[in-house]
Amino acid sequence: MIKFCLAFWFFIALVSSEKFRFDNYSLYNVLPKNENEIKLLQELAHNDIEYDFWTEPGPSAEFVNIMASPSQKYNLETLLNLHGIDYKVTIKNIQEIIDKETVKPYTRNSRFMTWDSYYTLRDIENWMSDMAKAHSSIVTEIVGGVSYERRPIKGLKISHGTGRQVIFIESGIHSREWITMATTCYIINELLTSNDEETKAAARDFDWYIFPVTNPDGYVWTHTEDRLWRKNRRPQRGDIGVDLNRNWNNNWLVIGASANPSSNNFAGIGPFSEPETRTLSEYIRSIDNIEMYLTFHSAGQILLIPFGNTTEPLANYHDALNIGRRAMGALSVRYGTQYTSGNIAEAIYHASGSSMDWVKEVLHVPLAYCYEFRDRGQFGHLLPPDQILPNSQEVMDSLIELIHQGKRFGYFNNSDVVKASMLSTSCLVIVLKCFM
Ligand code: 0X9
Ligand code: ZN
Repeated sequence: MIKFCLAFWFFIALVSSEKFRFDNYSLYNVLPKNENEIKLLQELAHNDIEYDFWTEPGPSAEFVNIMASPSQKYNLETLLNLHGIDYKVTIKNIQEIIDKETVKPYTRNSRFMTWDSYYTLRDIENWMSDMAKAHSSIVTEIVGGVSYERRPIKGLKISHGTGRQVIFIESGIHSREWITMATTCYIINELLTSNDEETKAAARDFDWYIFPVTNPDGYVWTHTEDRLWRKNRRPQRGDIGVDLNRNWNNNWLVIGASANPSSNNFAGIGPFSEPETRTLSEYIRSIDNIEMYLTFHSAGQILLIPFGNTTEPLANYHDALNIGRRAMGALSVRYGTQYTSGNIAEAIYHASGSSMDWVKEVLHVPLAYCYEFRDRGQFGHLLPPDQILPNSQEVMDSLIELIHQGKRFGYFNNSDVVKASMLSTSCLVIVLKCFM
């Protein structure tokens, strides 16, 4: 009897831990030609939570990525054909693409990540730990908050001294957007090991707070159970998960967010209802001197600035957009990748309760940007590993340019650091004179 019970338990464990498969699910790249077609797609997105819209049909959307299950494909295609809406099937069988995605193991103490593979949460954390040990005079391991399943939100602080302005990077809040965690690790690696003079200066001149995985429960879930999971993992009225980029206490649930727990844009039961956003926001609030806040998402190749609830050019809209557009020029140099820029509402769609709007409105951070990384409709959240390196390199290029252009527009003028470096230069001159 005991043997039977054990065998039964083992069978149940095996069945219940089986990964969700996306056999014959397809990705559609829908290309609306006019406002009417966009309206129709918007109705479909809002009335039918069955389809998984990987990108939302915003008023100026040039393309919309929709995933459909085998049983939905016929209905979706019929509807699009009926209204004469153009589309391409960019991934016929999503499971095939998932199967090709490499997740390599990280070798402890090697400090070596390859930029042609994705990594698990544990490996990213181990790698960060090893990097902190190897660069202990400038790197500190930091914890920005805690998840529903009690995982710490781990990150690194890179600092070459006191009194510097802060650049804060929040990444991976949407767990299926794997390219964001990978690129964030690449940026950490560059700031710590690059020989490029501008990158070294960027590392030296700022205090960097970098969190590659701000939704750790969701990220683990994407590796173990459902590759395309977006929200956190807290049970909600018969469903699971809140969209952590709709849960911040700024215009919460006002627009572009859902009150339905089944929706991928579910805003939660109240502002900061979720441990991840509550604890992370407290942490961010505790940091003085944030000059630039970056949040990383995918996909669409868009650089967004606040705000998501209105198209009005609020705060320092014109400066931010000018700086951002120039940075996207720098991004395009290496591989020709084109980004569009604008505030959230004008460039994509109305969406309130996001982290970027909160840091801008509540903490008055001078520069706040949201990147939507590669690509533009072909693979979406399943960006093939051979694009990790190019995506990371071009984003790094743009980051250097953001700093450069920011300075030209009067930002990043950290008088303390300037004074400190002037002081060290004059000390050097005095020492040299003594020896002459
Ligand atoms: O809808 C979102 O939360 C983001 N797009 S995504 O496809 N990655 O889900 C964009 C939100 C706008 N960005 C910020 N306000 N940070
Ligand atoms: Zn996202």
